[in-house]
Amino acid sequence: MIWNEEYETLPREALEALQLKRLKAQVARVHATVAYYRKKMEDAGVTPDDIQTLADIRLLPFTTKEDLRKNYPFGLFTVPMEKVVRIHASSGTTGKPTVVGYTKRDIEMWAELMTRTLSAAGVHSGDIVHNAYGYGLFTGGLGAHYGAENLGAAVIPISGGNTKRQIQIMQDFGSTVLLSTPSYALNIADAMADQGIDPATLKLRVGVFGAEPWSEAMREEIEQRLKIKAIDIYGLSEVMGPGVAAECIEEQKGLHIMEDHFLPEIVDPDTFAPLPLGEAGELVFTTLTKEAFPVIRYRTKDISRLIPDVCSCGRTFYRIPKITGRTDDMLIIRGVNVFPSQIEEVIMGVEGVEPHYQIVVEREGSLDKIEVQVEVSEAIFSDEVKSLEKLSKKLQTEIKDLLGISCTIKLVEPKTIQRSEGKAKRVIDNRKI
Ligand code: DLL
Repeated sequence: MIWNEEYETLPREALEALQLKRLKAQVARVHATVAYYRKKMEDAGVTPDDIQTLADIRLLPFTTKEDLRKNYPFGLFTVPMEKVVRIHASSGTTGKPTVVGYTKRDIEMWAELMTRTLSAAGVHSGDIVHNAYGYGLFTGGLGAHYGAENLGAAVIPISGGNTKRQIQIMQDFGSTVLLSTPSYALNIADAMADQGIDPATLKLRVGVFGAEPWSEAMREEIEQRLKIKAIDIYGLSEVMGPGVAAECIEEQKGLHIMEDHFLPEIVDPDTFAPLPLGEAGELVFTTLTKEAFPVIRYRTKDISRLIPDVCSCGRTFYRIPKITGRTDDMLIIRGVNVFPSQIEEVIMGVEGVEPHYQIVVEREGSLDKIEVQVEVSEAIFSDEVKSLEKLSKKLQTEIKDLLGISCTIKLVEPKTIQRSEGKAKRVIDNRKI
């Protein structure tokens, strides 16, 4: 069902007029309230008055994770803290996370967009929504929660983990909708198989999955094994959280971008020049209505393209195909964003290891496993086994503390990790997603 017929089916001309009006107001507000943005605009020789058409957005400078990091934690908020009612955060390229804030109206807008998203997936009031996205600083749990409540569905705020209990609750409460990362959905399917539970005996009808890349093959597997329809949703915390773009159950061919709130662009990942409509490149978003934390031309590093044809479901918003690649080296391990540079930072801070390492990612069953191979110094290597074990434990604990993910450590002899002749190959990703 189309939740907001008025906006989701706007003819392109009216949509663009609305976008332009909102863009002008947003740029003027950001310019007036944040010195950092004002300076960037001045350096680029552009003022809010220069924005007369949607294409003029190209005059504005980009925003990146680096800008967020430089202004950690609240430097890019455009409202005083009295107006902020929620704070979320996600991984940055170094130790510091990127922090985002929301006003009351932002939360309402987000709930509306997540409601549209769930509605597009065929979720309705009367549904029992099993929300296994993580609750916490991650935007997945609470973002989806507010949308499901706004839709009038009954939410089970189960969050991630404790799979056995998840299945028990699904059986006992009669969950009809599963919200989780696609890899966790497969994990649940594995656990059901282990316990001899036939998913057909459950009431699950549809799953709304996102927060990490997943292929059509993985969709098929989830659909077959859990006996549900699997719908893709996309989002990122810097822009809002889940609900930036959503697939419709009618077509399942691309995700509709909530274009009345986010203006998408596709740029060349090397030159950052705008690409013609339909060509693949880096996805860039400008928020049009956000109050506490608007972003201007935020470079997502996700590779995509815009599909301009009007979908048979009736929604007029441009679509993006499933996102399968990024322009940087960010890994998503069990739903957690991980930059190799964060692991490097830990390694650099531990005595006895060399700055030569490699990260190997595997998918065993449906679980992502990561192994960090690190060279140790000659002195440590010839030392007793006990000190090697201690070192390995230390690395493991520090990585877990920083990133919240468990990994195995393999300490290797000095000079065994292949030296690069150009860019070091830090990551070997053997997952077949
Ligand atoms: O993952 C928000 C979210 C929560 C989306 C729940 C969907 C469901 P971040 O932690 O900031 O936010 O990570 C954002 O995750 O730039 C993509 O690289 C990746 N990503 C998110 N959704 C998808 C998807 C949340 N459906 C980063 N397909 C993004 C592929 C996705 N990648």
